[in-house]
Amino acid sequence: MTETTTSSLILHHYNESPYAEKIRTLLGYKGLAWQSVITPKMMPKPDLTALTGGYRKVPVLQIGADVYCDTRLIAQVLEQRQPTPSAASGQTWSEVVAHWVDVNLFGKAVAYTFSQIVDFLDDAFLADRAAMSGATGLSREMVKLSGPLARQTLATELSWVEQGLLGSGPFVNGSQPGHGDFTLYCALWFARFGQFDFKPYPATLAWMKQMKAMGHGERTELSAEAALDIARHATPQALDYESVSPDPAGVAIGQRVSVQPELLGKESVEGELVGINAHRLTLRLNSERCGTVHVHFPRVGYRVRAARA
Ligand SMILES: N[C@@H](CCC(=O)N[C@@H](CS)C(=O)NCC(=O)O)C(=O)O
Repeated sequence: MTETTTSSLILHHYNESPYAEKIRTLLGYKGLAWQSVITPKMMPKPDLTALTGGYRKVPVLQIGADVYCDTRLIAQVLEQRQPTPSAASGQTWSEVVAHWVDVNLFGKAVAYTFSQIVDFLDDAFLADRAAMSGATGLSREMVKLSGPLARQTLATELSWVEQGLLGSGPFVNGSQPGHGDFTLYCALWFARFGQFDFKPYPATLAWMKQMKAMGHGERTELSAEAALDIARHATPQALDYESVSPDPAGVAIGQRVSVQPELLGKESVEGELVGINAHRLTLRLNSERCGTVHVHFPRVGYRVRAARA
């Protein structure tokens, strides 16, 4: 068994989460060992939110007292930690593909798969997802009704992916996988979970097979309690990026700010801003359970503003 230290990679996630599958596959590609902390699939998530200051989504990567939210940032951290094999070389359109998946394709894949499996989901889970998307309610009938349009849109979008892979292949970037591949893969992995028919897309199927073969790296289970103990006994690392302060968003280092995801799960996190530039930002948080931690976010997809007094 791998020993857990303050430099261990700890992934807070659950097995059915597509975005967690993105990072598990990246960990597999890079051949990394990691500790797995299983979170609940819906709120409340008392251990995860104690660590993040309120951010509820998964996956979250913890390294000692540093907590990285969002797979965009987690992918960058893993790239720095283990540059070979690289998932960043020759990025070309990779970031554009990743962003398109985040704001569009992922939602279609979720709508489609949920429409197929909704009868197996319990009421509490449906109510949680309704609240997360800002809806007052989400009936099984409504979920089923959104299936056909999601399927049609996916079919069109899959034909773009198929043509793209045939043109650039075998990966989005060309010869090596990049951020776009891992992000695209996780959305299609979830569509597959809903039995979406991939037969008309042979290049996409072959690419998915290669992505799956990357595996998940060396995974060991860890309790949430043990992970929080590690945070409490560790000290956040010195920031490895330069800040631009004040930021055009009107916030400055040292200020108390709130950070809120733009899409789904809009629980915000408040803390002292200790780092910010065009790509990322860092909050310092203090709590009894976790001590002092640095919680890091990418800028894309997150709104930062002064915390209300
Ligand atoms: N932009 C985020 C998206 C993460 C996300 O939406 N995760 C889903 C699971 S795949 C989630 O947390 N859903 C709500 C929940 O599990 O409570 C990222 O890249 O990490």
